[in-house]
Amino acid sequence: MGKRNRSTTGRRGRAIAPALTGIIAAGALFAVAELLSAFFGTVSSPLTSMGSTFIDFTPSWMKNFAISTFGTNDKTVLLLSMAIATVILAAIAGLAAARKLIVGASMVVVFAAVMIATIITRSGATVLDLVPVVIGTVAGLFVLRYLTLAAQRAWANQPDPKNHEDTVQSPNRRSFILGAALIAGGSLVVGIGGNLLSTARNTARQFRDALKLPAAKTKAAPLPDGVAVSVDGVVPFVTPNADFYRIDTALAVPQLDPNSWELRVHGMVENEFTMSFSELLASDLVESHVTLTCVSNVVGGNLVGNAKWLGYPLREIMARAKPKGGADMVLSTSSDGFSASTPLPALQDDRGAILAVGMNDEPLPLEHGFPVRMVVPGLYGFVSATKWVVDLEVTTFAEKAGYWTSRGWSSHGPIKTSSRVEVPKALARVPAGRVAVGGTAWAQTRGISKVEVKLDNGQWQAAELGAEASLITWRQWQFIWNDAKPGIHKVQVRAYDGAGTLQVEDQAPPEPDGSTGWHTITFNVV
Ligand SMILES: Nc1nc2c(c(=O)[nH]1)N[C@H]1C(S)=C(S)[C@@H](COP(=O)(O)O)O[C@H]1N2
Ligand SMILES: [Mo]
Repeated sequence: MGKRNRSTTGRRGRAIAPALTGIIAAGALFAVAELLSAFFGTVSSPLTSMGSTFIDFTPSWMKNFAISTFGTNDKTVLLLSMAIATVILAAIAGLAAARKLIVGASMVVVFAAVMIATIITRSGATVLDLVPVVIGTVAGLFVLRYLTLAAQRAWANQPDPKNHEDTVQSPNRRSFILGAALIAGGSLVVGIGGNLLSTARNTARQFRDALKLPAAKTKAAPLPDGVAVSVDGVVPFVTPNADFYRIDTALAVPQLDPNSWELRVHGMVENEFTMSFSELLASDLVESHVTLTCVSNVVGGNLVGNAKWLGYPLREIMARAKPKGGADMVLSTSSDGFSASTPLPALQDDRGAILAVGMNDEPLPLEHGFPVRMVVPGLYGFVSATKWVVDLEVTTFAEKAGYWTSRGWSSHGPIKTSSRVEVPKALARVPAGRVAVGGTAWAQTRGISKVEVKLDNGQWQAAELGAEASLITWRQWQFIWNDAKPGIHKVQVRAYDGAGTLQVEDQAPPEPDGSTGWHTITFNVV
């Protein structure tokens, strides 16, 4: 019994050890690279750069699927899939190395070359950013060689099951297992340590914590009484920063140093210039409430938020640059290579487009664009709200296209009139009698003039509107249903914009220029 067990372990070990060797070698590679990348910045992390490159090349149907299926967890899912793919490739490399070391090692080198390509092609990358992956690869190769040879010693001359000699192999097997465990454990410690170190060395966070923003020259108009309706559970009129939706292609949040931040303004202009952060802060800043919306928001979705932004009018930036005749677009680009095409007039008219530095009385949170982002009322984020913005190029729609436009989305992105039911929640059970219904509607730059609700198959009835803060913020609504009878009920909502135009009824998906359709929910009166 004992003898038979040992020989099956022997055979199993012989098969598993090489795969394990490959996986541990990959672990060592990434651990060392992650540790070193704490000193070289986020693009130098092979995991981050590979993931980011993957995101940039993901076909948009897959990206839509990921956002609609996993929501804002899409990045976690991406990292997890990458980890699984890496484990499989590493196991194959380990098995190859067991047959012929040079073949397995070559696979690791090819993999490293791919990582090098993804790092060096990231925006802002330099040759120095390759140091972590190169040293990590050397470490990985070393581990691969060491464990492969150890495994070969341990499982050399696989003993005949009938032979009693297999005990002779045990010391070698033990030393393989010990070596593998030590290296795996060490890699784990190094990897986690590297991660902690990156967090500790996150200078952007330190700069943000130390930053005191100047007061606005022009304060935000005070919010009128009654912007919030009285129905419990309607989302707050001003979205706290921590609850503000986040959408971007950045796998690792860019870490910009405001002291070296510069905005370059160029292209079809008479006056090219650059602006520093201190110059920006010394300018006359304005403050206003603006509701941002993501084009990926589905009917009834929550990729929309309202904040009080502090910033410098883009109108002033454009006036200083003096666009030349023929220009009709401004391509804004972030430090990590995202870009948005904003119609030039939207940055020149008085809708209130700004280069924002503050959000709800704080410097921009890192994930919302620290130190500077764009906020343009009335346009979806993908064509206007560039975070970590560093470059404004005045150009034409004929000449250039933004990140999402070259991936199948539209070039212009005016926000469509939308409304949603927030209370009751879909499928909620509510007591019979008085049922409070409420929600939010938005049509930035046009405003909301009327909201109507329809209960079951009844007539459309006017909802009560919260006070209007401005045309560029959302507007709350409520409707009190006084005699709700037990049973399953349906409520539908639709809004009219400031010009009296009714929200589009036909259901359309977000791609290419924003969803349409009237939001309906079902709930249970008991
Ligand atoms: N640098 C950068 N800026 C970006 C994006 C991005 O991917 N990268 N996404 C845009 C999109 S699609 C939206 S909807 C808004 C979201 O801004 P928020 O994350 O602050 O809510 O940011 C915009 N700015
Ligand atoms: Mo978006």
